[in-house]
Amino acid sequence: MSTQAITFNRHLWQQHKQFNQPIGLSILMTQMGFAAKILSREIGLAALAGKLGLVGEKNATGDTQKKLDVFSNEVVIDAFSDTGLVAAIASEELDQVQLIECGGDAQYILCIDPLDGSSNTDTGNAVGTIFGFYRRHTTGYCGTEADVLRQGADLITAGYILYGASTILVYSCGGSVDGFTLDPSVGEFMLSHPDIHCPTEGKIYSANLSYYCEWRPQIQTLVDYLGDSQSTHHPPYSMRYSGALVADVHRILLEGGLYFYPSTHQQPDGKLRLLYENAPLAFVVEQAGGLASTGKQRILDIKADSIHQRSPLVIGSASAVTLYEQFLQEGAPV
Ligand code: AHM
Ligand code: MG
Repeated sequence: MSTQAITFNRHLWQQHKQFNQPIGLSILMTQMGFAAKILSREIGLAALAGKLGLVGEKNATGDTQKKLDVFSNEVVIDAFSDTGLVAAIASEELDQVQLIECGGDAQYILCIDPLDGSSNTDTGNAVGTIFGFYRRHTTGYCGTEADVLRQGADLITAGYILYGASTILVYSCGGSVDGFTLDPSVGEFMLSHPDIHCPTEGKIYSANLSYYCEWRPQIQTLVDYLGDSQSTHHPPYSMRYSGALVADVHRILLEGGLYFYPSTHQQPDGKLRLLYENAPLAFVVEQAGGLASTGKQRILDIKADSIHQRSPLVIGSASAVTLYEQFLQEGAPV
C-alpha cells in the first residue's frame, strides 16, 4: 500500500481545511471510526468470546436483544457521551432519548442504530451500524427530546459501517459520499471508495419476498415485472437480500438497483425506523445521486413524531425508485 494512501483522519482534516467542515464534526467522526474499529473486532471474535446469542430482554421496538446489540450500544454511548459535543443520543437499543448533561457548547445530536441486522450475528453474516448527526436547536445545559425529533433534511452528516467481508465506513457531510476500508494490520480506515455515485439504473432488487402475499397488489405486480426475463421494457433484475439493511443498501449504492421494505397489513408503517435507519441512509443515497422514498413521500421530508417511529423504505437508483412510485400510484406500464 502506498504511504500516500488517504487515512480517514487525513480525509477529515482535508474536509475541515477545504470545506470549512466544523472541527467538532471531525472529532465526532473520528470517534465514530474508533467505535467502528472496536465493533469490527468484537463482532469478528464474538463466537470465540461468548458474545453470541440472546440477552432475553426486548428493546423499545419489541425486538429481543442480542448480547452484541447491548454491547454495541454501550460502545457507541461510551464513544460519544463524554465528548462534550453531543447533547442527546437516540439509539435503537434505548427506550428513551439519552439526554446528556453537557452544557450549551454541545452542538450535536446523534441518532444511531448500533448493530443493524443483528439476526445475522449468530451465523457470522454481515451486519452494520447506521448513524446521523443533527445540529442541536436548543441551548440549555442538557439536550431535549425535541432536539431529536427532526426531519432527515436537517441532517448535517450521516453514514454507515458495514461489517462484512471487510469493514467499510461510508459517510457524507453533505458533499461527496466517500467510503473507507479498515486495514486491521495498521488499525486505520483507508479511503477506498472516493466520491461514490449511485448508478441511475441497476439490475438488482432487494426485498424480503416472504412478505409477498402481505404486500399491496401494486408491489406484487412490480416484483413480477422486475423478475420477468421476457420483458421488452427492461433487462431482468436479480434478487439479493441479506437481512441486513446496511449490506443490502451498500450493494445498491455501489451497483445500482432498488431496496424496498414496504408496509404490510400487519405493519402499515413497515418495519424500519425513520430516525436511525431510513433517514441517514436516505441522506447518503441522495448525496450519491439516488433517491429514497416511502413510495409516496421523500424520506428526508418526514419530521419524526417519536424516536422509534417507523416508515416504509424504497431506496436506490433514481430511475428504480421512480418506477416503484409509479407502480404504487398507477400500476404497471402498458
Ligand atoms: P434490526 O435493526 O433490529 O436488526 O432490524 C432491522 C433489519 C434490517 O437490517 C433488515 O433489512 C430487516 O430488519 C430485515 O427484516 P426481515 O427479517 O423482516 O426481512
Ligand atoms: Mg436496524
